Formats: sequence, structure tokens, C-alpha cells
Amino acid sequence: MSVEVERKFLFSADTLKKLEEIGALCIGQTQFHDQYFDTPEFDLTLRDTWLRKREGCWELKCPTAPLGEQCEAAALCTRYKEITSLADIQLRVQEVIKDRDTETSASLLDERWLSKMNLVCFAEFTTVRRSYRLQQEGVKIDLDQADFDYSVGEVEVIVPEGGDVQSALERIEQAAQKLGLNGDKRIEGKMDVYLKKHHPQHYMKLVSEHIL
Ligand code: V4E
Repeated sequence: MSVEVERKFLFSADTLKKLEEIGALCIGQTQFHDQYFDTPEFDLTLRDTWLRKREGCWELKCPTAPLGEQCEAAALCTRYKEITSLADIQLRVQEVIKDRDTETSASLLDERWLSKMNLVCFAEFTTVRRSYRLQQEGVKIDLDQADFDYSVGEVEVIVPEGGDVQSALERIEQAAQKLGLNGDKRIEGKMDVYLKKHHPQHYMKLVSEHIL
């Protein structure tokens, strides 16, 4: 298990120039298809828990414990625990929706576990991602273009279990300053834009619950 700390930003042609100026190393371009799953009642996402299949690999993003007092810059960052072991994902999903009747058998290796837990795909899209590494340790920058005409960048640090989240926040803040990111508003992620279009009521609910 690791913690993903990230800050989103809107980018332009100037961002590419800036990346070059600050010596960011382009580490390549990838394309991936994401499918997000939840119950029809959205039990997972209403608990800020995001179940995703990306190019055949499962991943669950869950909230982390609050850090306590945070500086303004850190408030622009999100932090999520990332679980990638399918067995651990299934356990966590079951915990989150345990108040529902989701009796499952021990063998959940094929995709029958989805229907047993009443999980359906509620969002799917393809992203083209250009990735860069900064000199600061562990700082990665992704520039994403989703297939529904939305682009967003993110500065990201992955912190291994028990690692220093505070240091990750500081490195993200330094990177943001180098990139000249001086906005103080939350930037919409791909999911915000997708849900607004395809599940507007659920989107409004997530906003009203301060999940998005
Ligand atoms: C919507 C959401 C999650 C799903 C994944 O979102 P995101 O990290 O934006 O996707 P992506 O493709 O960049 O994933 P990566 O390749 O980095 O793993 S996980 C948490 N949320 C909620 C959320 C939020 N509340 N605020 C912001 C700014 N982003 C996401």
C-alpha cells in the first residue's frame, strides 16, 4: 500500500516551455483506458472510495487519515491510499459496503466478484498522458488529455507505506512554484468533468458531501 499525494493544475503551451526551462525530463507518453466501478447506489464513491480497472490492473483509492493543521498550499493537494492487491481491494470494498447484503465466497479471482458485490461500471474513458520527472526526488508531472475533451495536469509524489507525507507536500509545493502555479482554487479532475456530464445528480451529491 502507498499514498498518492497530488496537486492538479491547468496547463498550456507555456507549461511545456516551463518544464523544459526547469530541466524536467520527459519520460514518455502512454495511453490508457480506465473503467470505474461502484454499486448502483454509489456506496463507494459516496465514501470517497474509487475502484478502477486500468488496462487490466485493479486499483482502489481510499481516503487517508487527516494530517491535522495544513498550510494553504497543502490544502490544494489530495492524498489517497492506493491498494493494488486484488485480495486487499476485495476486502476493503466489502468493508465499505458491508451494511449491504454482499455475502461473497472465498474464491473471487475471476470477475464474478463484481456482480456478487453488485458493482457496475459507471465511468469509462481513455487518457493520453505525457509524463515528466523533476530533479526533486520522486516528483512526477503528468499532462493528461481525456477523450471527452478535457486536459489536466498533476504534480504527484508516491509515498511508500509509513513514508513522509509532509515532505511529499513540500516537494509538490516547490515544484508548483517552479512551474509558476499560483492559483489558489481547486482544479477539476477528469472525474469531475465526466460525472458532471454523465451522472449530474451524483456529481452534485459528491460536491454537497465535499467529496469533490
Ligand atoms: C475522482 C477521484 C479519484 C479517481 C481518480 O482520479 P484522478 O487521480 O484524478 O485520476 P488519474 O487518472 O489522474 O489517476 P492516477 O493516474 O493519478 O492514479 S481518486 C480521488 N478522487 C477524488 C478527487 C478529489 N476529491 N479531488 C481531486 C482534485 N481529484 C480527485
